Amino acid sequence: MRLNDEQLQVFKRDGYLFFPRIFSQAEVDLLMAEVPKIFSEKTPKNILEKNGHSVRTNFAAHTSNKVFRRLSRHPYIINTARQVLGSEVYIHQFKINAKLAFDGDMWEWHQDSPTWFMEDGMVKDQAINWMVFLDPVTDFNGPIMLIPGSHKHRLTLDNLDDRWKKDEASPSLPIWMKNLTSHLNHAVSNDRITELVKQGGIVAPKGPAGSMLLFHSSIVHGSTNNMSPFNRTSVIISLNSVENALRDVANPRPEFVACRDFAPVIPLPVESLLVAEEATSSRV
Ligand code: 6CS
Ligand code: FE
Repeated sequence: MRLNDEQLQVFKRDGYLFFPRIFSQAEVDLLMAEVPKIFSEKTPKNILEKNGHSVRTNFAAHTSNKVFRRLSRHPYIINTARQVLGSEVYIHQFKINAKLAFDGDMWEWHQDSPTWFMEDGMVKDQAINWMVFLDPVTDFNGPIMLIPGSHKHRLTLDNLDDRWKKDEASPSLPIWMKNLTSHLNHAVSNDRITELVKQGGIVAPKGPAGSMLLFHSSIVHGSTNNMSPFNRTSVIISLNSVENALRDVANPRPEFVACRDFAPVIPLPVESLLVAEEATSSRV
């Protein structure tokens, strides 16, 4: 998988690209087979929904789980990120978003980049996300919604919902967790969303498990809660340019939320998901 010039242009214009049915069902099954044990671990890497028991997001599975590690180094992910960012890349953040049937809560409208600038010390807007659907995404299970073209707006703090200033949304949580719940520190205000949607509309890419969505770290996105009986598990791998390494910040978030190992990722061969790394490493 290589992005052609037209796709690169469309990404520049719209801030996202959608590719239905890229990974095979066998590859999806292999990844999904790992998810129950990852979600059952008692670890701060599992952020829970408000109900206190369903997993909302798991962080950094690629550092502890061999199959997700192989996904994180898949050439479709790494080589395309290199193309878009024009440099070597490293993984800034790796998450499995559960969006469970009935229990999966909303994500308010937000851009990822303000969080990474303000909380993690990222400097430039040189990061992207690859989302891999591990369940089918339909009209019913809370598809991610994006506002095309909104990545061109560097929303200032004035345009952001001001709850982050008051620290009122979720006072009992540790500060690093506050942008991981359904009440974000850096949500975008309704007025700003109205303006952006007037210009760009809203898209909600839907497709079978194995589909891939590339989106810019500044595109405004969000999703409703999942009141359907269908899970909507997905992986979101955030890749940053090695030339855009994080600066030191006063209270850095945990390494599993914002990675500070800026070594370039070397991609594995294309069959790497189905074939264990040890068997392919001689061919890298
Ligand atoms: O806090 C973070 O880094 C994550 N939270 C949000 C709402 N967006 C970016 C990122 O995935
Ligand atoms: Fe996000």
